Amino acid sequence: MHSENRVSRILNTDYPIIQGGMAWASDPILTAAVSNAGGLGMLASGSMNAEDLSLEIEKTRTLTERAFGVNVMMLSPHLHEIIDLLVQERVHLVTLGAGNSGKVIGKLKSAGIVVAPVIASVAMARRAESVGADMVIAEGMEAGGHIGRVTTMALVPQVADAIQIPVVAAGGIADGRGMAAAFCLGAEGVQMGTRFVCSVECQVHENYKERLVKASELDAIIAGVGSGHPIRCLRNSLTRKIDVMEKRGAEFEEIERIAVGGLRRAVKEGDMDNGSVMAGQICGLVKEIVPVDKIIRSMIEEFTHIFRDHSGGSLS
Ligand code: TUI
Repeated sequence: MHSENRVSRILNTDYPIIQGGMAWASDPILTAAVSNAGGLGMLASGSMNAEDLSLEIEKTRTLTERAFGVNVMMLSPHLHEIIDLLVQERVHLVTLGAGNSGKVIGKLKSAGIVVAPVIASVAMARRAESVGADMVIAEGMEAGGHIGRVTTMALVPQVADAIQIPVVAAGGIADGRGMAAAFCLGAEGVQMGTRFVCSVECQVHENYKERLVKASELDAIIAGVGSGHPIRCLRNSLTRKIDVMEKRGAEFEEIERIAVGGLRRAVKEGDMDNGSVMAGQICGLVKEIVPVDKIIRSMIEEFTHIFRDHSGGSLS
């Protein structure tokens, strides 16, 4: 695998599969399970402070000897202390989302950390490459949470043509078919969030997992479009409330407050009505809660089978 797949080589994993770092939903148990199963597990700093993140990193290290990463949201109120902590801890991979990551990449790179900005357009991908990113995660608007405007299907090949560093596809991928499709478009790896939320090891409230398993592709709507920070989540009372706020012209900060507070309510308290149940459009494909190693094994099996039948593509 390491000889030909650049993403597996850079990440030091068996497979080029990254677990999306999801605020509140990614934790040491899920992260370690993904890394132990041959993928790359990710903690998410979300709006955490450095002290709390440091405890999560420490705990993850007791659960796996393999590489793992941390997602950093550029909107974090603790951005600079988090970056300093990551430099000190030298985690293997840092993914950077929800904003312009240019100003923190240099610091992470000089500590020898692999840096992968999450990008939603060709221009952002070019910028990431020019400031020294090791790879980009091209996230289509099928993804859950904060999203851009372009679909994975359209974004990945355009990004792959525009840059030389590897492209990891995200948004709308939950099985080996999705992974194979992403590779056909020029990706060399995939990142998945929704699929890993519905794993045995993910520590979100059981209501969250059950709601996701029952959801259809039409339930994962976009809330807060007018705020400039659209969020994909399952339709409920909260999304209707956000619609009303938008119609009266509420500011982004006001909507963000109820969306971010709502994510904690959904994940921790299991409030499926007033919580923000972030999920990607692929939720309709996710029909059962299974262990992480089964998710990864069946995905690789399906991917390999597809490429054997189509006589092309290699993971190793
Ligand atoms: O960040 C995500 N997904 C997220 S963050 C999040 S927490 C949150 N909750 C409420 C409000 C805001 C955040 C939940 N889900 N994905 C990565 C991603 N990044 N998607 C899109 C982008 C992005 C968007 C704009 C990256 C860069 C950007 O602007 C770059 C620039 O140059 O300004």
